[in-house]
Amino acid sequence: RIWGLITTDLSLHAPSQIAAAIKSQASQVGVDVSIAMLEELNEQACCRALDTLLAQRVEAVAINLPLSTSQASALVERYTHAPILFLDVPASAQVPSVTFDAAQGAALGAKHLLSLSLNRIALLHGPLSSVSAEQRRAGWMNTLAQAGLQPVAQGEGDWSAYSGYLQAQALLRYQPQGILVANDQMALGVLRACAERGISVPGEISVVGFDDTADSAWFTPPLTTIRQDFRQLGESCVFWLNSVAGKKTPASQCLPVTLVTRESTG
Ligand code: IPT
Repeated sequence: RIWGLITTDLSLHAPSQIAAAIKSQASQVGVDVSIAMLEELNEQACCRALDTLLAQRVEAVAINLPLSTSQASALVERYTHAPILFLDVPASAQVPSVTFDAAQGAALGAKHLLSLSLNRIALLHGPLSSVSAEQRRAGWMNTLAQAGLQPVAQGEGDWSAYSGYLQAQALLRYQPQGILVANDQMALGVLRACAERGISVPGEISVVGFDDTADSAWFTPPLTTIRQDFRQLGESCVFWLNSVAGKKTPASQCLPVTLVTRESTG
């Protein structure tokens, strides 16, 4: 038996850990997973990947690409014969999905900084063309607004550590007391920028990431972050893919996330 996974750039830590989780959970139920990676995130490329996987007779396909509700719906309508599970769509989308609760995660991070009495807060977004980056942005803005605050500065990276490093150089000019970062890799770049300037983390600036990828506990200092449990995501995916193969369609799931407090905030 074989399932397909269409994924965004696997050189990014979160998608690679998600792919690893799905692969290993699938192998436990005796299913192989054929992986297609897209360098360019457009609908044509996604359809080409789906066609290639379906030609390999996969039973079902999971798609970890940031897709809008309408893009995901269009795929479901076009591929009626192939069960598709989406991993990076808005939780409100009327398509089968297993996602993480981005609004909850953003609120947890922002409330954590507010609980430390920090009010000069900067935001470092992921690429805002990505649905999850946009949901994290909205969640941060809502939580800050509820506390009567606006960010002192905002930047947009591309999820990579290097982009985090470059964006941090601009954000640090606004002397934030805390930075909410849309993923751990960009937070790594922020920590480097702070270290180069002799800015103490968390003494002068608290930094919060998002993902809790396997390396984040080993950053200097160890990163406070929002934990998305990739193994749990893998389990939920495998449960769904296995059920559709048995002609049942389980409900979509929005998995809760948790705050992991380490030494980059305080
Ligand atoms: C999301 C990660 O949080 C982020 O770090 C980045 O790797 C992004 O994926 C790439 O698309 S996780 C996704 C399932 C919302």
